[in-house]
Amino acid sequence: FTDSMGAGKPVDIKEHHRLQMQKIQPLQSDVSSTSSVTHVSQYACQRKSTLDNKNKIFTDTLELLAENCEFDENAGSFVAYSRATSVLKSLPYPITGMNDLEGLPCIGDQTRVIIEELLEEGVCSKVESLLCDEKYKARKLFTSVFGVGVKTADKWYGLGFRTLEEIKARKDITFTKMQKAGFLYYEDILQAVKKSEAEAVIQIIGDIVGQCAPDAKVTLTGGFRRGKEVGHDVDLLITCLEEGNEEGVLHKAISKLDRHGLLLFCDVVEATMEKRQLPSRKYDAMDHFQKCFLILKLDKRLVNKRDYGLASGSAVRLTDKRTEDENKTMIKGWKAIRVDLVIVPSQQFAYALLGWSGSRQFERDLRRYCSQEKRMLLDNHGLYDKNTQEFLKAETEEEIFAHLGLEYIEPQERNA
Ligand code: DCT
Ligand code: MG
Repeated sequence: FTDSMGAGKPVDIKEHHRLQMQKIQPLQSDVSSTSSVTHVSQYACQRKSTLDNKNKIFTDTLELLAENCEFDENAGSFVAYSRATSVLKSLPYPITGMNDLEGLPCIGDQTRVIIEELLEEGVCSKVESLLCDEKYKARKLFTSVFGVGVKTADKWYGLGFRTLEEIKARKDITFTKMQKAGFLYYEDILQAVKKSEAEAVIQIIGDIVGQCAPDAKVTLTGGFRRGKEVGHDVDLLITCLEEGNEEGVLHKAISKLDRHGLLLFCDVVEATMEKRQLPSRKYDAMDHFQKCFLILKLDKRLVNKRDYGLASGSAVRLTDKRTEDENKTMIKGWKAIRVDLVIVPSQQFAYALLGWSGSRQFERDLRRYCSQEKRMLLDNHGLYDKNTQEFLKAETEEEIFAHLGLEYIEPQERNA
């Protein structure tokens, strides 16, 4: 429920669990054989995790606990819950008893307690109390505004605020430009971006970028590349066939978007990468590419009409198939969409594509695997082999997996 959970919306996990259990009972007979023979790696980059998650009841709970640990900067528990979540996502069978956990990596004591409670009670008391917890609810609500991180959320919570209305009404709070845009387009951004909307965005950005450099290529990454139907943003890499042609493209493209009236917000971060700098040792580090975080004004007519509950060609009519927010989008004629554009030199493209495709856990484990198992350093720019003290070139993701001695994992199987 982390994806669908609007700010502070309680989830009937008990009912969810009951339905889940009903679904999984018939499978029980072949469960033990599967779990006892399959070796599961401790690294997500050695497991296949599709979107067909057989253990959602457990992973939703553990993800929420991990999120709260991240809010608290409790790195140890965050890692423990995140790794356990990821292992469960990779299983081809649902966990139906504690025996099923035997031999699985990354399932520590705190996770076992949670799973046992879910199996016995259908609810997790920790999550139940979190969902009612004032601080958790405020953090969740405030960080749902684009541009607001945990630090700011905690500051507002400390000042006694509990709703966004209270914060917006205060004249003495100064907001960053990003936060102002976040409040302005709050409802649109809170709605998930649909695949059809992402496709319309690629079309727009592709056209504009093509006018700035003829050999420019736009590539979809992030959750949509992993096959997700919805996401919180659209992540796009821009690269040129000829190295160097990408320079200047971002600013030109942004000017064009602005002139077409498509730009609602834009924050450019200039490249900070020194050539040949060592890959980062941090598993969670951001890269040094020139990039921009923007909010695009997406004309609803450019989006596949079925996604707004309209049969193609029919007159615009409100139907109760659509949500209230979708109806508002129809009436105003456009939707604000969060887009990340990353400018990548062609030599580093494969590494950037691998890094931006995610999932976050997949990326963290890929880097951990490299340093712990291979004495190599991987980041979004390249791969450094400490054994031979050289950078390893790669033109495709397949080549990177081969450098690492890993079986290739398709993007759709990286939903770790
Ligand atoms: N990424 C990462 N480490 C981070 C943040 C991001 O490795 N701390 C990578 C992995 C995913 C990719 O960047 C894009 O990030 P998001 O858009 O946040 O993730 P997503 O998987 O695309 O999720 P969503 O579908 O919600 O957009
Ligand atoms: Mg994304």
